[in-house]
Amino acid sequence: MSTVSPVGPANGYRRIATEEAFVPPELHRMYRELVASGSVDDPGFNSLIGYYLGHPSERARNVSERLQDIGERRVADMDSAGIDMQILSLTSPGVQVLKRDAAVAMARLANDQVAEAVRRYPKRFAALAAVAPQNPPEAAKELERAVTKLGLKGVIINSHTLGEYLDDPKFSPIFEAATALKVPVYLHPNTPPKKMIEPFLESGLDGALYGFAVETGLHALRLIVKGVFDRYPDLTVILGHLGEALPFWLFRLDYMHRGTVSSGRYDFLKPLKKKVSDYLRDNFYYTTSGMASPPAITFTQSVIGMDRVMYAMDYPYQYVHDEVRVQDALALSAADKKAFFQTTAERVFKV
Ligand code: 1DF
Ligand code: MN
Repeated sequence: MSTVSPVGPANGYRRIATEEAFVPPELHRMYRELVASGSVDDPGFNSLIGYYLGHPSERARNVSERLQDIGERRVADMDSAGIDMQILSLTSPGVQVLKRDAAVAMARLANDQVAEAVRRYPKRFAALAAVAPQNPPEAAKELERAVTKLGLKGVIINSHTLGEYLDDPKFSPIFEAATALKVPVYLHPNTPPKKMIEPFLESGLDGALYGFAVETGLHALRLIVKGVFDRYPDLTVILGHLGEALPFWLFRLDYMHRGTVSSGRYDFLKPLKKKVSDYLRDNFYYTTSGMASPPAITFTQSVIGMDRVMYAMDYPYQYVHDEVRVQDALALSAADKKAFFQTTAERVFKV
C-alpha cells in the first residue's frame, strides 16, 4: 500500500473514483464464521476471503481494516490520493454467498449503513446498492428502496451467485427495476465458481490477478449472447478493469458469434438485433480500476468511445498514489480529461 507524498488537487476537474469497496463489520464477521465452518460451497470464496480474514501479511491486514472504514480514515486516504469522491460499493462477493434470507437482510443493512456514510460526507461519497440475487423479487424491491428512499445511485452485482449468472430469466426482476429506475448495474468481479475454478486455484490465478477478469468477462458476454440487451435495450452495465479485456476482443467476438449463430450449432443461441460489439459500445461503460496503463486506457477509449471510459481506483485493494498521477498525465484534451475523471461519472451515477 503506497503512502508516498500527497497527490494534490487536479487541474480543472474533480477526481471521482468509481469502483471503491467497503464491507460492513457485521458482514466481515459473518464471512469469518462462514469460512471457519466451511459451509459455503464455493472454493474461491473460502480461499480468497479466507486469505483476507486470516493471513498475517501486511496486505491482508491493511485491506481488511480499510474495507471496514467508511469514515475518517477513508476520507484521509482520499485526501492524500487526491480523490474528491468515491462511489462506494459492497465488496466482492457481497451477500451473494449467504443463504437467501440472510442475504436479503444483509443487503438492507449494508445499504442503510452506506447511506448513512453518504449523509455524513455528501461531497465525498455516493454509493451503489447491494442486493441479494438469491431472491430476485426482493432484490428488485431493495433496489427501489435504496434508490428512491436512500438516494443510492445504482446497483453492484459481484458476478455469479454460487454459479448462477444473470442471463437466467429468473433474474429479470433486477433488470426490470434497474431500467425502470434508470440506474446502472455495476458488474464487478468475483472468483470463478466451483465448476470453473480448479485450474485457477491450482496456479494461484483465481483472484484479481486473472480469474476475476475471466469470470466477469464471461458473465458480460453471457448477458449479450443470451439476449438480455434485446429484452432491456435501455439497460446500462458498467465493467471495471477496462472491461475485463473485452474491448480487445471486439473483432473476433463479432466474427465468431456471427458464424456460430448462422451455422445453427446451438438451438438456444438466437440471432441478436445487433453485433456483439454494438452492445459493448451502446450498453456498457468502462472504468480503469486496477488498470493504470496509458496504452490500455487509450486503446479502450479509441475502440469504445471517449465518453464511456471513467476513472476508478479499486480502493482499498489497489491504493497506489502514483496510479492517480499516471492517469492525470494521460494525453487527453482538457475536456476529455474532465470527462474521464468527473463528468462522465456525474452523468452515469447522477452525482
Ligand atoms: C481483490 C481485489 C479482492 C478486488 C476483491 O474482493 C476485490 C484482491 C475480494 O486483490 O484480492 O473486489 N478488486 O476489486 O480489486
Ligand atoms: Mn473492485
